[in-house]
Amino acid sequence: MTEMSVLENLKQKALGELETIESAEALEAWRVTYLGKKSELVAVLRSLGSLPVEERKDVGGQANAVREELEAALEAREESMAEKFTGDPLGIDITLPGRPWLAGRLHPVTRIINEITDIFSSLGFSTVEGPEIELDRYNFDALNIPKEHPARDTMQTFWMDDVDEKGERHKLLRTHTSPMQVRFMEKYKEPPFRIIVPGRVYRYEATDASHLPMFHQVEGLLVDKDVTFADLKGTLYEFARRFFGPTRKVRFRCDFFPFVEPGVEMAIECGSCSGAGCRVCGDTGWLEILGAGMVHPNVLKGVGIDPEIYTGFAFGIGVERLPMLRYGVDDIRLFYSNDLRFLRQF
Ligand code: FA5
Repeated sequence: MTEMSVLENLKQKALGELETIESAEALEAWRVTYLGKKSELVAVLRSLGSLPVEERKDVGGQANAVREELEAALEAREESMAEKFTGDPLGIDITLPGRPWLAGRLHPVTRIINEITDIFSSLGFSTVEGPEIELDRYNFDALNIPKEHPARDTMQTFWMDDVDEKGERHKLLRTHTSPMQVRFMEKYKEPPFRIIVPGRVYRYEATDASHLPMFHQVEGLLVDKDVTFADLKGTLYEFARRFFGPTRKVRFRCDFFPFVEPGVEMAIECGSCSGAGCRVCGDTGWLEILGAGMVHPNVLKGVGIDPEIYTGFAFGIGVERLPMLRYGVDDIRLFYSNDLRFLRQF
């Protein structure tokens, strides 16, 4: 048999078989047999090289024509089968259930930060951000924490390797968001200021159920004429009321931070034990969520603001502690363990 009649027979056989096919599996088997890599048609195309030149052109042309015809017939059969099963010429079965939409979601800590910024923005605070790699000048010195000050020890620091000509290191991962108080006042000079600063902070400390080496803070700063401690308390009470609801107990106690005077810490009744004492609150029934106070005159003077004319308050909220209190989460590390079963609850 000549190559031409082999091709013709092949075509007739393939088209005849195609007419009888009723299932997707049989259609695929047909495609493999007649158009697949090991099909007779491909064998003919591969053998073209061994044919005399004048025959090669005719056989090649005929083989390609057969291939195109079979491919078109396959497509037509696929369409007619789809139409038969669904009654729709496009093959779409509109009665099938939809595919679930796999939407991502925000991390609980991001959602809490958004919530905090919303509350403060409704109280007139603007949101600004600052660098995570800071200079010791902003993180410590300008905040009234000179070198050798014992307060530096309470914030164990991750230092960057860069050194100056004296071999001293100045770059660090900020240990709190307070350096942005100084950066902001230095830049904008003229009060009134009313800002909050959310962001990551880092401390070289041991991890436990309520401590992490990387966590988030939201700094707050308000500077104006006639700002008093009552304004600070009123603002933070309002924040706690909106965030935790009106019945949760709030406690203020004196605390020391070199950049405020007087300084306080605010604690909220523990959400895990409702004040009875547990491992989250270290058996005290309270969880400290923020440090705050009236901006120290030295900090204002350092940025060229006259403390005789202007006063202000500042606070630094520990963000991760808030969802712990609200939802009764008993281990802060859960927020960063990437366990979707935990994260999907929020
Ligand atoms: C400060 O960082 C001060 N900058 C806060 C401040 C700002 C005081 C403005 C006065 C004026 P402190 O080290 O206490 O303070 O941290 C503030 C809050 O961060 C704490 O109340 C706590 O909620 C949270 N926090 C502190 N250390 C950790 C840690 N290792 N892991 C998780 N949260 C922490």
